[in-house]
Amino acid sequence: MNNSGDPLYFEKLATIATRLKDHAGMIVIAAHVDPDGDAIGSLLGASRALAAFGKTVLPVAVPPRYLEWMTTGNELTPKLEVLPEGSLLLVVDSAEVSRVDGVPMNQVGIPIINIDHHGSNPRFGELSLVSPDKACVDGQRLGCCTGRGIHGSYR
Ligand SMILES: [Mn+2]
Repeated sequence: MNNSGDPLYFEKLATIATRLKDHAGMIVIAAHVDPDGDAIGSLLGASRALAAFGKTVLPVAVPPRYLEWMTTGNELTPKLEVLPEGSLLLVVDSAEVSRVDGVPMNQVGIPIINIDHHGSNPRFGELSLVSPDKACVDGQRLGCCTGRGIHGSYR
């Protein structure tokens, strides 16, 4: 368990933002099982921000009834058995690989980016950013960094 903030937070955020910005294929976004407010909020924040900056996104989640107001229409996909070829998987708010909901976590050739705020997170994925000092995962900030192509200068 490491509950301290990451001293390289902004550097890692910029690296992840660049990785997402440069990814030509679909970005699938998933969160943890039994999603709560920070899971759905992080997922939607990342998804909407990335979409606003021209990325093709596929957010996967089934919100509980009390959070249905956060989403609209068919914005969310309930489950994916197979990730689209060429896609990248962005996981938010999931402290363990086994806690990720609705997507395969072992599909060959799919890079995984892991953004979370649980200190126990084993920092899985090609890139990970774990910020136990934050109350939620900062999807909106990530999207802003991605869209603006900013390298560490955005706070
Ligand atoms: Mn959560």
